[in-house]
Amino acid sequence: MSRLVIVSNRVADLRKRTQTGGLAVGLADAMRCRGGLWFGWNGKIEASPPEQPHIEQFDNVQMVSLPLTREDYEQYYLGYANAVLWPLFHYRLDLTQHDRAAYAGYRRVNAMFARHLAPQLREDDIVWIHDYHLLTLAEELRRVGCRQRIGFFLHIPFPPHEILSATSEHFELINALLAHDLIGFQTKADLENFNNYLGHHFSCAGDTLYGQADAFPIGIDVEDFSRLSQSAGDDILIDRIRRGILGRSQIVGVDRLDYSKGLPERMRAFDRLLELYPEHQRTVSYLQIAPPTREEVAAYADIRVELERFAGAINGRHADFNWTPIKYIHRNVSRDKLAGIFQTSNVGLVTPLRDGMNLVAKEYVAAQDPKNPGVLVLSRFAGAAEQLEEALQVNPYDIDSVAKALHAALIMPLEERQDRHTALLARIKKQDAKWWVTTFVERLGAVQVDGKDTDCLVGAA
Ligand code: GDG
Repeated sequence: MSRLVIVSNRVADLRKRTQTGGLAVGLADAMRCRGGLWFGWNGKIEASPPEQPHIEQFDNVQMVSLPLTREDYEQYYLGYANAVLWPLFHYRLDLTQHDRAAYAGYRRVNAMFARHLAPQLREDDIVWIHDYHLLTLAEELRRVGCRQRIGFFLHIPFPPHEILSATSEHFELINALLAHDLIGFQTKADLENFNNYLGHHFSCAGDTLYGQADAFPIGIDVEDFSRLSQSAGDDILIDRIRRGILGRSQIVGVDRLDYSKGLPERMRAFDRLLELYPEHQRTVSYLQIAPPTREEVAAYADIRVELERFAGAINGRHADFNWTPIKYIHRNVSRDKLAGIFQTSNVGLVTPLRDGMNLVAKEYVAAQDPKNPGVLVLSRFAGAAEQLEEALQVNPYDIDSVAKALHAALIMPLEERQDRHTALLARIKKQDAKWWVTTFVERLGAVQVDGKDTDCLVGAA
């Protein structure tokens, strides 16, 4: 079996199980189950560029990591990946901060990754690059002579070509992406956007390009998460939550504090629920866990202030001596506690404005007690909506309709909850973390590298 080499912006610490962020959670599961080499940034910032990467072995995984310089961090990570590509790919043209120096930094770090990764590679390795930070890495690897099979997976949405072309570098980026042998997206809708882009900007349509792009919806380790949620039952905190909400219902949301997650809209929908259905006053509370991320990017500081204002205003309006409508926790909670909290909550509220997949939706389903499951209220703009048809799907921009769905979830009869949960559980088990890794890696392994038709890769921006 060929060795699997995973490359992502950041390598996770496999000793801990506290990864926040879907990519780290998904890849840590994948690496644990298959073994191989994991290459990326170690999260450190140092004064000068690294001469050699740092190499460490954890069980069956070799971690090869590098620090970044302050300039690299500011231009590649903050400036381009997170202030241009992230908002752009989430349809937020209003938040993109175009900057040529940041783009130069992005290209420089991708090239630097390639220079340090190439000597680590064996001839028959399978290389799997992840996400929007590393769109141009495969092109750089090819430039320094790597002939291995190289695949790419985009964890975030692929936007329509009209949006993508709002950045001056779109053609260079997508052209570089085509250096891969296989390109994976979360959903069929993303794949369609990609093919449309190629149809508009290249001389032939994507599906005839080389037929090597497809949708591979990322999954979770369902059994592991469900086990976590059961063992959390003994936890004192979970027990307190349980007793605290006895006779009351709890709605839960868990998201990195990111503007793509629709958190202010969610708080407004909860506020509207209390207005439209006063019977939920004093009987329902909403727990939102939103650990900080990317705080050095201005848009993230803004959303934090906005949310605190919202939570305060809504609580001020409705709270009573023994009832706090919104509990807002702005820090990281351990994964086992999260699993227990999901299980004790009657409704999982997952309403991003745009999301590649959204693993929280799947984790919420995995954590439910099949005998008395809670209800998932899911944005139709999360990639997960393509699979999770039995969730109550909502338009997160339409505050009234989200409030109505919350009400429907809170009063849903047991039998309907069980039917929906059984169907959802079957879906997340069918395409779980193992399925995702195996399917992608097998497809990549089967690619006929030499026979690739590159005749029509000639495009015009
Ligand atoms: C990207 C894409 C795609 C969250 N808060 C805490 C915590 N988490 C964990 C969750 C979940 C993960 O982080 C978040 O994953 P998501 O998928 O919901 O979202 P992103 O971070 O935006 O991930 C996304 C994903 O990549 C995978 O491809 O699904 O669309 O945007 O596992 O449980 N974990 C802990 N404490 C927290 O406070 N321990």
